[in-house]
Amino acid sequence: MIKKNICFVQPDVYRVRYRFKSAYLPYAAGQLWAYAAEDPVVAQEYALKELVFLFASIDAVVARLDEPFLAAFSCYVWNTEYNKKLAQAIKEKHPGCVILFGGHNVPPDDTFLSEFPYIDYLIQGEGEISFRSLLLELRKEEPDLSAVPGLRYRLPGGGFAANPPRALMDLWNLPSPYTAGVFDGIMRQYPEIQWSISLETNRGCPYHCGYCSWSELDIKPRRISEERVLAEFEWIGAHKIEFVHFADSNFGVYERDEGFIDALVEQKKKIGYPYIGVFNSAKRNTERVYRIACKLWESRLCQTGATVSLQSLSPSVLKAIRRENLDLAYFKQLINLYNSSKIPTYSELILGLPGETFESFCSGVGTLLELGQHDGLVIYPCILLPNAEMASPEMRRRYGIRAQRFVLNMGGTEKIPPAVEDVTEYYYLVTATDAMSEEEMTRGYLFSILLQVLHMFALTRWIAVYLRHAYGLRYEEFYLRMLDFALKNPSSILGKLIADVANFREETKKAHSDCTLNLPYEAGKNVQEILYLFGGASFRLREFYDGIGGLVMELIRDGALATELIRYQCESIRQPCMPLKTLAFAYDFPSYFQDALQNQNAVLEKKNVLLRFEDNDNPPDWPTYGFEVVFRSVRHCKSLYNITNA
Ligand code: B12
Ligand code: SF4
Repeated sequence: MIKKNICFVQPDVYRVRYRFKSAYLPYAAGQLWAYAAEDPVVAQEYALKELVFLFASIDAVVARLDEPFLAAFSCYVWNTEYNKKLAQAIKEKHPGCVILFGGHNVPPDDTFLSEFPYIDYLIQGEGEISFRSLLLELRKEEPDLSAVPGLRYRLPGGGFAANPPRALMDLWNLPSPYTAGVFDGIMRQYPEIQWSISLETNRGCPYHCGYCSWSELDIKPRRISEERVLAEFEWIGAHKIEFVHFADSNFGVYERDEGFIDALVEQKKKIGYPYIGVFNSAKRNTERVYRIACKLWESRLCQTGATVSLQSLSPSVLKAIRRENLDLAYFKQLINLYNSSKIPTYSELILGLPGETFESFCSGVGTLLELGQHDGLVIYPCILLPNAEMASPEMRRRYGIRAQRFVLNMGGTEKIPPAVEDVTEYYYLVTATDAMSEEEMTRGYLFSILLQVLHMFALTRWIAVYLRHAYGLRYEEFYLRMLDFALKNPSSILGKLIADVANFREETKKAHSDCTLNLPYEAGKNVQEILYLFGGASFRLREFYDGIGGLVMELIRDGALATELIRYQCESIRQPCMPLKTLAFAYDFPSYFQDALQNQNAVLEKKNVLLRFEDNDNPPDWPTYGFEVVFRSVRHCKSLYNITNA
């Protein structure tokens, strides 16, 4: 029997990772096919002929398709424009080919059907049951589309139909695309690729954060059998998979999760794979989550440390986005606990949430630092995701949410082959709300970039901590002054870098912006703003401190101390070809900062100290520095020398 050919498209970029270049296996596509193909009729009548997992020339993909019966597209924020172009080209060349769109980035209405005539069907939300059911209908002479749960399609007389959504499926016995061999073909075809994979042990999220499109699709968490998860671990070992991204929203929430980590740690010890894992840990920070974080850190399975999530510190914002945070006293205890176990932590905040004012945002950031989070803070601009509650007309009206389209930065990644097509991917960022004007949002964005770099990457961390403890200057006030200084002094290094970042933001609002931020080494092309600012400053360290020296001298009344503090701050930042240096200072800075960071009453003692600045992993050149120090500092600061008494 001649089978009907299916082409599944879920493209992504090549990513630069710790020690390799990698690409994700198209998990959603593989999962949908593995489930569909469990049905004997589907297996008998259809063949998965083509799996597009990297951005590739549209002409080349169309040319290699062999009588496609159906082309299915998995849409995420990073590939939807490409998918549209490819779908249109397939329809032109093969008008009979059925075009199906699904995935997170398909809006929850008819828009894609009304705007893009080449799309035949939409399946929104969890796809397995609907996809299988559609294949079973389409094989019939007269398919009954109304029998396919959750399908949207065109009606013969015009207009659109939307079938009622299906019930959430039981996932316990969901077949694994990995162990079912769905990816064997492409893995054989591309032996040079180091693979990254997504892996689920459960699906869904009990929370309902307004900005997230994840929980909107399926709320009730459902577990997948231990048998499947453990078999996938074995598969990872056997196929030497370097990087595993756990797609669970709350890893550690189930008792069995700790057992999974034990098994994975054991496997890594024995065969070295996976090399790295990424986890979204459970929001309730229980002892289990702490134990899991310790195991991940000690085994070096997860090098980013533990997440202690917040998103906003304003109670009214949290209410608007239906998010419940940890109690702040408990947050502080947790940070201290992780610090005492020498496990780095990082927290995330979002700029642009409903009800957040410029003042509440900045003071939230300051409070986080007061509570002891000095090492890892990632501030995201708020993305308006098509299926998130925040994108609903009702919520947009209620909070006056305004958004603009920005070019999506594929930071630190490559399209293969480079720039094959003129396709730009976009996302919508919140640019104003009733609580924060557009001007304030831009200022908040610059403030967050500057703070992440100067404090978290430690370029001015010691200066800020000193000013906080000796003069009571709150962290956010110091960094707001730094921002004003940078904006008023565009010829200083900081001023120039901030101006470039501000210009970049404006440029990426344009329909086809080819504006990139470049660092002067290969790996750093098209970097994120924080890496650009940190790289730019740390590559010209002395000039950077000369530039901000005047402001610091204005704030610290004792000129000699200020000079010494700036020198200490500058010497603390790792530099290439400098594995060891011994320097004398007139103040005991290390003891002072150790106390100050633990929020103890710190007193800066004036005494001569001889200090050893040591870097056991010292980069031999700037390109290595760019990768090992600049890139790898994103979630966990790697910029400081280890400083001890000589
Ligand atoms: C792993 C992951 C990544 C990986 C990339 C993964 C990859 N290339 O495959 C990395 C870390 C690179 C990443 C990055 C980002 N991500 Co991400 N990521 C995820 C994560 C955790 C898992 C994805 C996954 O495999 N899920 C498991 C599969 C089975 O589920 P699924 O994707 O939902 O697919 C089901 C349905 O959607 C549907 N379906 C999917 N495709 C299709 C196709 C058809 C035809 C049909 C019928 C059905 C269908 O059926 C599937 C099975 O039920 C999700 C959250 C999540 N748990 O889904 C976020 C998620 C996909 N990411 C998201 C975002 C926003 C980002 C970033 C923009 C974040 C940021 N602020 O930088 C960046 C983008 C960076 C860039 N420039 O490229 C959003 C996407 C929203 C959107 N509209 O696309 C998600 C949903 C998280 C969220 N908070 O809302 N991410
Ligand atoms: S942000 Fe995290 S906790 Fe909130 S709904 Fe999304 S997945 Fe769940």
